Amino acid sequence: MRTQVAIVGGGPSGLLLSHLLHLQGIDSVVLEQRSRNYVEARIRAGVLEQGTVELLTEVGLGDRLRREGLVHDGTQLYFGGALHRIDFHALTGKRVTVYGQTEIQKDLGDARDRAGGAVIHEAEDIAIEGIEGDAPLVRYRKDGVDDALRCDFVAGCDGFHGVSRATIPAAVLKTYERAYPFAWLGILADVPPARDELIYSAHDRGFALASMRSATRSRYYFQSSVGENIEDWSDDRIWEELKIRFGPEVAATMQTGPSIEKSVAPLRSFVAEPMRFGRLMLAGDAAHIVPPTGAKGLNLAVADVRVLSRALVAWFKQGRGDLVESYSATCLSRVWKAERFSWWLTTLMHRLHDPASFERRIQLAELEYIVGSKAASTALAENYVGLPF
Ligand code: RFL
Ligand code: PHB
Repeated sequence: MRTQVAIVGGGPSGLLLSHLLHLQGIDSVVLEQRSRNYVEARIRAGVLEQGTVELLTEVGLGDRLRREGLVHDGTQLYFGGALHRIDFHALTGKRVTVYGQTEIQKDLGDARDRAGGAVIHEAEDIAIEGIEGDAPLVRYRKDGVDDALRCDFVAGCDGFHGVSRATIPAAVLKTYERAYPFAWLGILADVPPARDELIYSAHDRGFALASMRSATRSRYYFQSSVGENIEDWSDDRIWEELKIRFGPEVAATMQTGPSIEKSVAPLRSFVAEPMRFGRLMLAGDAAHIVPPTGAKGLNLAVADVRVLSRALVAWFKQGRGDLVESYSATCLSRVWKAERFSWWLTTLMHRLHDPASFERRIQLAELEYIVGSKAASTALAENYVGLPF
């Protein structure tokens, strides 16, 4: 089989890239190792930057997003026993939209179906060859039969645990990593959210986040230890802990109910450079990971894919290689700013030291400075709503 762009990974990065290329008449095949049901059921991101929403709308993926997405003008910070509002719209003129990654994944899958796009699920043992030449080959196995895809470019959209990043020679690839000494325990439940907006809590017992998926579905997280066993956390125990971390005022309006999903996720910052080697271009979590505190992961993936699709359009339609050449540097300049913000917000909001320590008092002083200073709250808001693409 032959295609112009072989896309490894059918998460949001891979499917969006395939959709954007299709709109420009460029042919691609997506190879995804999991089943469609599995990929569409994975519970992940929830907050979309304004630029992400605008891009999805421009490319015909905005209908359900506009109907069902919850537009938020601001967020709440809880610390020192009080709630403080950060008004994104007043500070930056921008808003964010709460719309689950599961829904984006379904919208993208439907769009690929409508266009007759080639998405091969349960493609096993993917191996990428020849990225230093001009006609790479991607080998894979489907239903026990070996097959291969010849192409002009390979897009590595296979997430942090994928195979494409490792195709870049070790002597070329440079990685930067920070692991955090805590995890997030998350719970999803069909109960109305405690408040209209997200609440980020920097409690003495540790961080907690009240998020949502709709007016009737809530998503909560709290800081837990890395080795935490989810079996040790009954729903009741989780709700008790959350109520403590959001304080009595929020606890009074928090509705609890049986979990639909609960899990523990580690937190990590990671960047791989360069994001292109020869004919292999990395995008999304394959190239970088952020801790979820700033809600940046999916948004960064969308920003990469936008830059990548433009580079490939210039290559195939105008015979220009300059945007392919500059792809890595263009993405990395935005990626590092999002890494900085996510790392900063993570260290600001989580319990890293004893509540009686000097460091904890510095955290609280910084939080007070943020909510009391227009300059400081604007810095938080403009990063949260998304830096320019
Ligand atoms: P994905 O979603 O990991 O998709 C990669 C796909 O590649 C497949 N794959 C392979 N396919 C073929 N061959 C192989 N060898 C393969 N290896 C892997 C995988 O099955 C998968 O389908 O990466 P992508 O597309 O780059 O998308 C990135 C986002 O999923 C990720 O950044 C976000 O979910 C991060 N994230 C958040 N981002 C936000 O912007 N806002 C948020 O509010 C937010 N909250 C979160 C998050 C991530 C979380 N977790 C669980 C990591 C909250 C959490 C808890
Ligand atoms: C989510 O709803 O899953 C979510 C929201 C905001 C974050 C992280 C996760 O910062």
